[in-house]
Amino acid sequence: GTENEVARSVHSEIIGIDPGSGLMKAASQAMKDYELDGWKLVEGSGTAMTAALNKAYTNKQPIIITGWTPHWMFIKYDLKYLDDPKGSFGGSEEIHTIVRKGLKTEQPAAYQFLDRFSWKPSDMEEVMNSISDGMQPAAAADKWVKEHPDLVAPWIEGITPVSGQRIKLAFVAWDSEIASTNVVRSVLETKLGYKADMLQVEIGPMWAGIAGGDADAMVAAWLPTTSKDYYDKYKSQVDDLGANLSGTKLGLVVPAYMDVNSIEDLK
Ligand code: PBE
Repeated sequence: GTENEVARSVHSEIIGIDPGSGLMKAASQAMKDYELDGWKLVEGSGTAMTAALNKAYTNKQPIIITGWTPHWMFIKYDLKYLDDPKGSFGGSEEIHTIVRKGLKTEQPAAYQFLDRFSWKPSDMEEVMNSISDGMQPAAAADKWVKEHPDLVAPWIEGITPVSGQRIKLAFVAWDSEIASTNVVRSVLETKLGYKADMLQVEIGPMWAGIAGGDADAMVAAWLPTTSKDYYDKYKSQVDDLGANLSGTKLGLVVPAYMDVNSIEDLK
């Protein structure tokens, strides 16, 4: 048959992110579910993906990316999710806080705060926006913490600060997790007396690090679907402190100026 017009316009490429991410697994599944034979899912990173998006958008060129919410890209650019009638990307999810076994008794102050840490997608987007506008992640997080004492107060109320104890936060360099991990770091350092180290790793080592006790905590477990493989593998070796945010979304994303609305239209 004749090649799909949208496929031709983007050279049959979907611009993905890091290969271990749940989003890439979901995108591969979508390509099977919608029989997108001849399409290629391009591996890279969150940073390479947003760079490609920025370049295409600036030139009003077509592009299809793997995207997620919360993300600053939906504020900076006029974008749309392609409809996913087969549900390949799953539904709305929660992001969970996961800590190493033993943290509760060894670092009770940090543990109590991490157990209480919870915010809204709009809060996370505020931090992500400052960073995408050029602020350093640490400065953007410190600013958010300073500007929202009402939201921060219940996270730390009644917790006695420590004096310079070290704590290690693991994270993957996804823009959403750069924002959340920096906010947690900021609260631990500016409110609770910790010296927090941020350990940037790939998704597999992030989970293995918490399970093995090499890292103390992470706030990047998208459940029940996106991080399922890692959760199933490690859940008995970690402490799941529950949701720190709810109302996420994953999918294929295009600029609003593109004349395509559903993943079904890519076949
Ligand atoms: N993400 C952002 C991650 C989780 C956080 C959607 C890119 C993923 O595993 O796909």
